[in-house]
Amino acid sequence: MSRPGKTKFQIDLRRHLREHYVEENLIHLISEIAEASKYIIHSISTGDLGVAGTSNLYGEQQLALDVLADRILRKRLDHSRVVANMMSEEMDEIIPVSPDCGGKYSVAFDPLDGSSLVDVNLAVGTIVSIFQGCDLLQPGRKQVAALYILYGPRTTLVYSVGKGVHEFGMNMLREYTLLQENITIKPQGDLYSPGGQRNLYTPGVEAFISKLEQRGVKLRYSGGFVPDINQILLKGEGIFFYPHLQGKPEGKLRVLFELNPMAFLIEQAGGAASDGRKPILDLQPQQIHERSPVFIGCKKDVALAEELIRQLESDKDVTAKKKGKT
Ligand code: AFP
Repeated sequence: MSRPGKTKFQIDLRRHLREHYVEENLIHLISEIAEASKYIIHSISTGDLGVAGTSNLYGEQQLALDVLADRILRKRLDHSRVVANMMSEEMDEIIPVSPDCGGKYSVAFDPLDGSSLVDVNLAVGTIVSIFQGCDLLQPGRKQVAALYILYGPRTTLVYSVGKGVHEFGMNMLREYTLLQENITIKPQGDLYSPGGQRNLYTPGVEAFISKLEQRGVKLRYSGGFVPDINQILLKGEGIFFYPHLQGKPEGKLRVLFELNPMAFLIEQAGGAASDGRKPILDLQPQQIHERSPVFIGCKKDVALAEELIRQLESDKDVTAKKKGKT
């Protein structure tokens, strides 16, 4: 896009959204989320690293930062006047904000993904998935926008409204200005991020990782979904997987809060995201805290994982495992 007299660093988030003819309420919503991130950054750098004394629906101990980041985002969304329903990974139920769905959006978010990494000073992030109207239990392909904010050595925001993937950096004035737009990833890459315990990998996944290692692919795994996905996007290559494991057929990552938004972004960048058999974005979630195995990144590498799982693990087995029948 030509912008006479402007360098890209002078293009702020709101202007970029306007240039892409994004609907005004959605511009306001994404801008409010970006604004909330400034307070989350502050809480990370100054907040208490301790536990909050509460646990979430998964029975995971909530860190004070989880609860704080969740509260910051919920308050912003609550007062935005453009949200119908919202759902946080840290909460048990969907939070209704407005009964009137017209012209409004529903938001699923992970306020501080990887929060357990903060006390070892590794990068963490906020992940957001946005649907039009009231319904959050839709296939991810229905999302109208997805974004994440990465709190690393630099604070960056990556978003898509279905018109490419674009990266912004927070400048000295704490504004997000354009760093790069229309990010794409190659069909095959030289990086892999293998999640989960390898001794619990199933035959198809074991064969997949062996193929990658025979190809000399480099291992890059931080333990944070946001920095690991950000690396694939910005290096333009790689595959992240947190697969179904023996005894854990659903894997670990949550469909609504982590997988749908990241799958939307990666597909927009020309990559793919699968549960090992079909696209993540085609999953019809049955409940808000649903988990799924995930293989996400370069298209050819995702296809290779699917092929090996198909060959070595019959659909019956995988389905049975997912339904916990084995
Ligand atoms: P937390 O948010 O509980 O720290 O988990 C982070 C995460 O969901 C995701 O960000 C990582 O990719 C994944 O867990 C790492 O899981 P392992 O620690 O089992 O590798």
